[in-house]
Amino acid sequence: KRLILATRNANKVTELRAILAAASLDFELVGADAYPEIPDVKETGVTFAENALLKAHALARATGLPAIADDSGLCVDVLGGAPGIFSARWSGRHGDDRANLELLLAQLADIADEHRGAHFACAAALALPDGTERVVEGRLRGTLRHRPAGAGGFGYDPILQPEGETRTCAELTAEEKNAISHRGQAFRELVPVVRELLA
Ligand code: ITT
Ligand code: NA
Repeated sequence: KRLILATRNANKVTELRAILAAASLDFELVGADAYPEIPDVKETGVTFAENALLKAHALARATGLPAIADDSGLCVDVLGGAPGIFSARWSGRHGDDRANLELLLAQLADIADEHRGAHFACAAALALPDGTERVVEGRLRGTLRHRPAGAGGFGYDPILQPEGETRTCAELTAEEKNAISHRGQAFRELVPVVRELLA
């Protein structure tokens, strides 16, 4: 039994493999890189859920296999939820984590600690070749540091300090991050749905 991971983000693939392995899902997880001929879908949705569904449906349709996708990002309170769905290309360079983080820190330079609330959001979608779809969401709430700290994780992890933590997400172990993260929550909730629909 095979399940396509409809993402080209290597950091997501690493986290998803660990999260889904812990759930002992009885599927072989095949990365989208196994299908280089399938073009990337345009993320034209206006929500994480819409974009996650677009990505899952595109791979499911093209491969004839069930597909799961992640759309995620950082939502900053004082920016009205931005970067949000634009998190991967906030600086204008898609996937340039360092440039995206530097730009965001510059935009927040004058914002005091008590106004630096933010959350990571993740929509986890499952699509079947027949068009069946499900989507669930997870969130991780925290505050944004003034300077990056830590070498783990990816994206905005070095600046988000989860509620109740003294460390940033990039200072947590992979296991610690997955246990509380938006992605961990969303995909653990998706697992029983996968089991039910693909039994
Ligand atoms: P795919 O569409 O192929 O999955 P992508 O990197 O373009 O890959 P998204 O559009 O969902 O994916 O963008 C996700 C961005 O949100 C990512 O580049 C990070 O900047 C940020 N992000 C998401 N999850 C994160 C996490 O766990 N820690 C830190 N930053 C995260
Ligand atoms: Na996106």
